[in-house]
Amino acid sequence: MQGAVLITGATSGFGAASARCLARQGWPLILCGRRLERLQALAEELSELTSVLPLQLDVRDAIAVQRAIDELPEPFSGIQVLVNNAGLALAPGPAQAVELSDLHTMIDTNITGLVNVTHAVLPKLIAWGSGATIINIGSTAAGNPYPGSHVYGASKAFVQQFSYNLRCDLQGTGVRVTDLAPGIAETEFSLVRNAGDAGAADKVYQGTVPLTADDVAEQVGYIAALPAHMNINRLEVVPVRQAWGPYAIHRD
Ligand code: NDP
Ligand code: 8X3
Repeated sequence: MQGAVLITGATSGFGAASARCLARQGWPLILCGRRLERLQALAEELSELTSVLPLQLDVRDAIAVQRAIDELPEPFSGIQVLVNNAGLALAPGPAQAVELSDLHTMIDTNITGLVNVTHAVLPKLIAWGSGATIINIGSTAAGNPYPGSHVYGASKAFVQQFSYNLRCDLQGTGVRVTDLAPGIAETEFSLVRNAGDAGAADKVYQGTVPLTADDVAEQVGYIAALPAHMNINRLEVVPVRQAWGPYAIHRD
């Protein structure tokens, strides 16, 4: 029997693509995000494949998150898989030039929001036991510094280490944890990062072949369906056209 999958950030990008992929695998889905109309449209689209619960939720609101998890109706109350995907980058300029409020928003969403949801769902995953999975969407930015990544990359380093540390605490429960770390992927991510400037967002993907949301969703579907005795600690996936750069040298 398959339990429910809860996906945060299902209104767009990786989250919406993961919902489509997991619906094809037959998982009951709880789709979370702030934009309710998008959640409802996706729920309607997937309703022929599986049962879907659209759940309007801001992951930064710990009380609302706990209440929503406590009040889940059947057949969604038994959660087997948590996909912690909601997240964002803001303020692509240097740290010394950007608004403090943007830095706080990234911390509140990518770190505090992910912890809020994880803490609320953990008892259900532990009750499920063997075959339960947490898939945390990290990033290549966790370990590869670059200008303008400041709090964003640091928040994904948190996601990576939190994922590893959770594995230690969950030893013996059967609950698996994976840090799924994509590289550059074309979604609404860059539009958000560039404050709605479509020209700047498009430039990020110009002349290259980034990952698609579906590429990442396929990895989510693969991890969720792994045999119960297997744990992928970290899965870093990048397009062929993306590799590491050299140290930057400042010269006079
Ligand atoms: P999108 O902008 O397309 O999707 C982001 C999702 O996060 C949206 O569904 C949005 O929903 C949700 N979200 C943002 N803030 C909140 C909040 N406070 N509460 C609930 N949901 C929220 O970007 P991606 O699909 O690309 O990003 C998904 C994840 O992947 C993020 O964690 C991102 O950091 C990570 N990532 C992205 C990469 C890329 O190149 N695209 C590469 C590596 C990692 P709504 O606004 O409706 O609430
Ligand atoms: C998003 C990928 O390269 O913009 O996590 O940091 S990148």
